[in-house]
Amino acid sequence: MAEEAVTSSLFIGGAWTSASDGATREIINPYDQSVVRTVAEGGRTDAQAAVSAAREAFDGGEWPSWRARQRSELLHRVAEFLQRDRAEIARLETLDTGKTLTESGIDVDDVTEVFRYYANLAEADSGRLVDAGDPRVRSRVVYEPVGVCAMIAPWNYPLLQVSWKVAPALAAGNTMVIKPSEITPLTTIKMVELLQEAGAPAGVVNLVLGSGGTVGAALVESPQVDLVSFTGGLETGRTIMRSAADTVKRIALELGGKNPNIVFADAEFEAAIDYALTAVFFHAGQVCSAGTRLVVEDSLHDRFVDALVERAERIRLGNGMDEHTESGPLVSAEHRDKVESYVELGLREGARLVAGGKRPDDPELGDGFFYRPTVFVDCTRDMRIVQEETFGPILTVERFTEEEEAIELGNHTDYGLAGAVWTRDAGRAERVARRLRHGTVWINDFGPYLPQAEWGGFKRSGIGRELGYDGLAEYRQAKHIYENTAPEPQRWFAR
Ligand code: TXE
Repeated sequence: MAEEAVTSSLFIGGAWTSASDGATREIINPYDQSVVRTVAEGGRTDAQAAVSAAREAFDGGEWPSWRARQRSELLHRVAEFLQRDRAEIARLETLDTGKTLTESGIDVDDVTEVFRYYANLAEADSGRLVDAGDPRVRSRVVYEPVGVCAMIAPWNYPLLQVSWKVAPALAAGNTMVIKPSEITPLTTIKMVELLQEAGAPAGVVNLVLGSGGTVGAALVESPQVDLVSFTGGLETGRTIMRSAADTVKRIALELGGKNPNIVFADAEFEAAIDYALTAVFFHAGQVCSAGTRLVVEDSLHDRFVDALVERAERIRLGNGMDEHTESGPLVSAEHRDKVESYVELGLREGARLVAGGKRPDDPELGDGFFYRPTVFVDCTRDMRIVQEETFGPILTVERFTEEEEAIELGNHTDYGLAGAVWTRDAGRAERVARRLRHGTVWINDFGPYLPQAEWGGFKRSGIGRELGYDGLAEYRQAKHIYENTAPEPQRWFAR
């Protein structure tokens, strides 16, 4: 694709604008390092302008008086437009992230469902009556929006992650400033265009592109922002949590995981192999819930690993735009460096490499940030390669003999986002699922999520939930209205 300059790519107070200092950034295609677009690179001043616009739209204007029905209709319109422009959006996501066009299309469909789900929930449960035990009292709890929300999103699922925040926040009546990852802003720009077309009033949705250290930090620090919802790395999450303390903001954090995929010897072999492969190598492992930690019963280990390695080596890497490609590149040169350093670390720690561990030899892939699907065996629970999120196509394999040991290994991590158990023994599946300390547990499956079911982390995988009812609750606050319908003097002091 030829370079396309779209420097008016900040959206503030209902108008598209360039950065106040004129700065721009080139968006790079990770497949061949070509420049896909040049966009505006916002800074602190732009972030502040966007926050002021969101504040104004929350505190006055037409948005606060919109009925829930109108907000619901807005979200339904966005869902419709997402499907109308599905092909264009999928193409942008692939050019920006390197993922295959099929994956990008699935993302658009998933996002559409999330918009529909929250469109339907917008009118639900607006409050409740409370019995005060006194017939003269009318007591009720109503749910109100939190206020101005800062939505800070990562690069692995740019459109999807931002939608999990934007749809419930709008359903609840908030205003917002969105900051996508600086390296993958294209589908977020498109989504904001769709929100504008769908009729979101000026100032309700604002978009500032730019780096985390400037725009992101300015949003978190701003006393005018009431809530920060962040998806990204653990270290950034810590920084945001500390900084948000100064203004006692609400925070919601989704910080990734190190997700165990536990396979018992009685598992359905073909399905377990197939899913184990997808769990870790889908989107080159750049998935917060990737099954990067295979925990397999000793008696099955060798057969399972052999089959897995054989299939991992056949994964076709290539251009996400090519329908024969099974996996695209990593998102950036910097990220590939990180993945490579983890492979070196694994070798130093004594793990045994049985697949991958290098860049592909194919000269056609030479300009892309590719890395071969990699498998390490002889891994032990305390290795850093087993404990830290590599966010790349690296699988570590550990063995167990007893059910108790499998559970222990599955829980031996600071993270707690997701995990899976494979067995034909229903009782065992349930026991293990109940004891795994992760926000999502799959039984004989790996990866699916539903708009209706809460998603989020135990332990250091984060705070709060996205999707489901709780995903809406993050963006609402309860207010108790206590009405005395027959007030009389109490004479507390005049006795
Ligand atoms: O994420 P960052 P990075 C993990 C993964 C990856 C690591 C680092 O292990 O290797 O995180 O990735 C913005 N104040 N995940 O560096 O920096 C930033 O601009 C406010 C897990 O790309 O956390 C971007 O918009 N905002 C993951 C967003 O935070 C700041 C998805 C995420 O970037 C900021 C991606 C600051 N001080 C990476 N610094 C998941 N949970 O799915 C950065 N940002």
